[in-house]
Amino acid sequence: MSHYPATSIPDYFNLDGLLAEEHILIRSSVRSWVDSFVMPHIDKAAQEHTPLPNLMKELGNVGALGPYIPEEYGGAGLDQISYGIIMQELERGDSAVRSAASVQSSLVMFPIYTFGTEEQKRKYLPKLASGDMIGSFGLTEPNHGSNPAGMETTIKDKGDYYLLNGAKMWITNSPLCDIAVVWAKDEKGDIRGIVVERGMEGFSTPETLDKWSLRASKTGELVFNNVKVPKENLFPEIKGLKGPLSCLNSARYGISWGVIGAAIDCYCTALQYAKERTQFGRPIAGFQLQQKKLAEFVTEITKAQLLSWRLGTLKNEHKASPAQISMAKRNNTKMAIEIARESRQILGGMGITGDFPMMRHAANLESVITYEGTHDVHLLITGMDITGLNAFN
Ligand code: TGC
Ligand code: FAD
Repeated sequence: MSHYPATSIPDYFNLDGLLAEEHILIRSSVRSWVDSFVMPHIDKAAQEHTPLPNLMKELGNVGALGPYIPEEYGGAGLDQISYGIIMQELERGDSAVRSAASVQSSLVMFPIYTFGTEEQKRKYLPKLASGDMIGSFGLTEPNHGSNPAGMETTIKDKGDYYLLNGAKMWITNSPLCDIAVVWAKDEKGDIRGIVVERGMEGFSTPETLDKWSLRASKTGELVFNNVKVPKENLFPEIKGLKGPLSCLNSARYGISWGVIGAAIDCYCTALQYAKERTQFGRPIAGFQLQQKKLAEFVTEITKAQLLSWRLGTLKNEHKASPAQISMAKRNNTKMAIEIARESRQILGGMGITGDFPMMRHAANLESVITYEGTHDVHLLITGMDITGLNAFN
């Protein structure tokens, strides 16, 4: 449960003044869904290492799956600010809930919508939007994480079908997925995207157990052992790393908003606790050291809100560069993980219990600072952008 009133959720620079009425309405409906469906159950789900029951259907019902996909394919045709706000509200509940919506929206629906054939769009998008179908995205491999260009998974043209071999690792929702968007190299060494369906012979999805992070989310592998994939499942035109990386642009943008939600949950919880907890005969919120922490939290949240909002307006105009998206993902995730860690201290011993969300958020954010490009990779992307020199290789 939330430990604070909704009125304490910060909007220090009146960002609401920059939002449309529709954005506020969307926020309000997702916020109340999170308060009733996620908050009361998320600690138990995380402790038990299991997703919230019926999560994808619930996310579909609340309009969180592919919100910017056009209505004719089951989406809501919303703008990028709406998408960001939805991600923020979901991650105030838990990063696993936002991850489920991010992967489905940005890493499965986005590539099918952007690169897929009309048949692929009609076949998959409406069911993905409603949550009747769960998708996963396979880019990372055991030997190739930060450097996906080195991937070893292959597709070979066998005339009537493609033959897929290889393995993907650390894949969100792989154990639950009905379909996977998989990136693999063809005979020419070009990276191609293909949709693999559960039930295809030779395709398995073993779960990665015993995680200490994103425990309310299933993570696993995608293993392809001579899988025969129908030719019509290939994305026909897109070739090269820019295919999967353009999906990451969309997901990283959503994360830049999402992590603000996790930071807000930690800040509001700590603020409320500090006002109520008395030591040395007065509320600990009255001590300068605690005020310094709280003042820094609200400052950093405010800066992150403005960064993501501006990025969203650029995205709406198709003017956001990958490097700008990269900066926002990196900055905001670091901001959130630091607030999660520091805010836990304000709660003293109580902060380590499941009664409060900080440990869960902090542990989740260890994944968020690693996936979709690590903090270091994003520093190097900014470094390359400003110097013109590539420090990766
Ligand atoms: P590089 O030579 O720089 O580029 C290759 C081609 O790609 C283009 N490109 C992009 N296109 C669109 N968006 C971007 N962000 C792009 N970045 C690069 C580039 O223009 C080039 O195009 P072309 O036409 O010349 O071929 O590639 P590189 O091999 O040097 O790698 C660059 C690097 C390191 C930045 C990139 O590989 C990278 O971002 N690595 C990090 C990997 C990563 O983020 N993996 C994420 C996996 S998915 C995931 O984590 C999901 S978590 C899900 C959840 O929320 O639960
Ligand atoms: P590595 O690439 O081995 O990096 C290890 C360390 O080396 C990092 O600190 C990194 O910053 C550093 N490093 C690497 N290269 C450089 C360099 N050039 N210079 C300086 N430092 C460097 N992937 C998917 O495809 N789909 C998913 O759905 C998905 N979901 C995920 C869910 C979770 C919970 C997690 C943890 C990961 C998920 N990933 C997914 C994978 C994720 O994208 C990778 O873990 C991430 O890209 C990093 O790759 P790696 O783990 O192999 O680390």
